[in-house]
Amino acid sequence: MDYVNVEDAKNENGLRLALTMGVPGPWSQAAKYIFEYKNIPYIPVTQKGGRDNPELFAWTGHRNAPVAVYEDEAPCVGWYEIIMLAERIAPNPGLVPGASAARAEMFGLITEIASEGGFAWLRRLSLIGMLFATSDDPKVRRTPEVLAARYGYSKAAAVRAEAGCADILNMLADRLRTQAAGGSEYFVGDGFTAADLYWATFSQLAAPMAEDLNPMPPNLRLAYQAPATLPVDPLLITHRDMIYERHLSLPLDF
Ligand SMILES: N[C@@H](CCC(=O)N[C@@H](CS)C(=O)NCC(=O)O)C(=O)O
Repeated sequence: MDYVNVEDAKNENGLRLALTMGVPGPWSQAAKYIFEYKNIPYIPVTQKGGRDNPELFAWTGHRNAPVAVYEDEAPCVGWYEIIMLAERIAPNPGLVPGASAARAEMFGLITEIASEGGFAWLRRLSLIGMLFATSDDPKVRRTPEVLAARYGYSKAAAVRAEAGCADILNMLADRLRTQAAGGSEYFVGDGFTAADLYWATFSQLAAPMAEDLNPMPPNLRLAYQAPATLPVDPLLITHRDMIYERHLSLPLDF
């Protein structure tokens, strides 16, 4: 990925997309794939994970990623507004179903995967705990300290989060089973939607793909790998492998 720094990116037109550099942050990866899938060109902008990112903050009012800035519009940061921005810039190919019932199902599923209190939000709490456990060096601990303050980590919260993660993973697997019984390989209806894209990218937080497909730093790979106690149904992994193979580019680029 050829990252551009904030100072240069803010003088450009079109879509500028701040992404967490050097790690496969799932919110950033999902945003990147949404624009990629729709062939919407963007300038990747540097966000440094676990840092203050003062330049990004001065430009957009946000210190984390993704942040999508389109022309002179207000920055989009939430997954919902990023999907809707992409749908507006390039309605085809669509990632959001036309029927309201299917739309409600799809956005509900992504909420469980990516919103506050959802699978990745909860998973991140134990991941921050793992990062703390890797070193006593104050310099190394600076990153998890920033993330802990940003995303509400405590030891107790990380322990509580496991049950929530398990519940959501079971719900997602049940959903795929129900869909399969009706003849569909996808989360909603008969075709690829943003729900499939979000699960595929966020599944890295439970079962990171092999090094050749997801060349992430080794200490982070350890933290991303779900503990044996978390129920990662093989169906969920078969689904994500199929989604990457059919609809998304590999290897991961960050
Ligand atoms: N704003 C996003 C969530 C963004 C988020 O959680 N970003 C994380 C993961 S990519 C991040 O930037 N982490 C690194 C950091 O905080 O520096 C949403 O609500 O959909």
